[in-house]
Amino acid sequence: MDVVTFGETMVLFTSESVGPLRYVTRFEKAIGGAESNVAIALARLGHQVGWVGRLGDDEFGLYVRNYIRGEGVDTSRVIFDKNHPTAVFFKERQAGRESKVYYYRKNSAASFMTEHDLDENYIAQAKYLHLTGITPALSSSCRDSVYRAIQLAKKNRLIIVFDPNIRLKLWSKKEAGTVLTDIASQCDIILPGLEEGEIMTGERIPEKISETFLQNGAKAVVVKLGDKGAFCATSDNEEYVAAAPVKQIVDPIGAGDGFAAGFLSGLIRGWSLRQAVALGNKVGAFALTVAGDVEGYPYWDQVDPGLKNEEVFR
Ligand code: KDG
Repeated sequence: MDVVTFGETMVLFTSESVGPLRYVTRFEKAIGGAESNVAIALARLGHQVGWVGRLGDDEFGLYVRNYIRGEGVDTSRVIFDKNHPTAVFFKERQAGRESKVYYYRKNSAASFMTEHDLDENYIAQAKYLHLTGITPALSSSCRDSVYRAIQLAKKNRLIIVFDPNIRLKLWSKKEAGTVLTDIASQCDIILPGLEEGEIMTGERIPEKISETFLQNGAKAVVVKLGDKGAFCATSDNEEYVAAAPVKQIVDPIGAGDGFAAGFLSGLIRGWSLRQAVALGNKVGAFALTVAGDVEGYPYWDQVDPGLKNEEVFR
């Protein structure tokens, strides 16, 4: 297996019309969860990937599992919890602005995930462990499971890629900053956005943010800069990588996960950091073109042909 990831995936209801949810009468049903987004995008790019999670033993749990499995992700370690439900969340569409998100996830099955839900033999098969900062925000047992995953990954020599994915609806900036900085100090590659970098390091510019993470033990850092692309740094090199062009942005949610998947895909292919970042930018750009999280992620044959013409991939 190339990558293993774990976290909470919810049923996502997106309003069909624009405006406050109280007036909305119709919703489209899909799924959303940062880690399963990454897993699905990786599977489309041709990789072997496993997603581990705890779902309610209910209709929505089956829907989520079947959706992820249907995308070619291994879901054999998913746990169905008889006592707690699958979470749901709603996207409220706003004219000319980013959608608003409403979670219904307190006491969800995933928040009862424990370190015992992680099977060492399963994790040991993979080359990369992908983690996000959403999981440790869900509950203390989820936080413990993140630390356990890191321990198992280190023991079995996986490379740990950490996307802070700070969700301020789940915790305060202060708590997120403290916990995620500690987690980041145990991971190999960190993928913050600019604001996340600031929350975690107190620095405002990509060069300084990266420097702080590198001093704290990371081997590589990629600061995502939206339409300005990304800045990547290791202890002996740093550079900006331009964004991929997008004709029309429909919804940015899911783009960061697309970035993580494209970036991981580049690493799995043995590409340079710069090329992996450029692929991340490209896959992230695909996600911007649709309203849902995962619907826009490309298959490898949609990405591959254009690459030959781009200097960074030659
Ligand atoms: O990155 C997109 C995610 O934010 C979305 O799918 C939902 O996982 C989610 C979360 O916790 O916000």
